[in-house]
Amino acid sequence: MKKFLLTAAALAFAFPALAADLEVSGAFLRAPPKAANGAGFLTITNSGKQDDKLIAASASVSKAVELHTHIKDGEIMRMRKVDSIAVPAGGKAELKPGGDHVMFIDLTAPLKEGDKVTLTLTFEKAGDVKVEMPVASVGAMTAPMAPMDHSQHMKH
Ligand SMILES: [Cu+2]
Repeated sequence: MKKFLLTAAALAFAFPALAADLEVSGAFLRAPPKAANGAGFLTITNSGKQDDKLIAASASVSKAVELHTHIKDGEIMRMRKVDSIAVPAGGKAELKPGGDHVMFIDLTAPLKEGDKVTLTLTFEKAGDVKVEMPVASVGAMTAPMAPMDHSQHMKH
């Protein structure tokens, strides 16, 4: 028994990289009614010692999922596709309205507030990370509160 414990401890020590250093928080998605596209926002925190990069995203709710940023073109903000979004070691990447975001191109079905979408984020080093994104109201700037759900009580 003692030997087993020592082995387990040794293994845990030998492969610390197996523990993901990335944490995704505050994820939400906005899709105006009847819009063809939706935009997803989230914060990725990298508590590890190596830089990582978000290189792709995928979901079943749209025909394509792209990584986008906003650039200022004169007075107009335009969206532009990017190949990756950096997540620096000890830092974070904030995907938020007006900045970087995940773009859901050609939604296959309308999304409504309260729906949940499963998004798979692919990182250069950490690999795939699955995130549940609640669909927020069109004007939302931050993720909806975790559903404590008073509405359940009211519905009966
Ligand atoms: Cu976009």
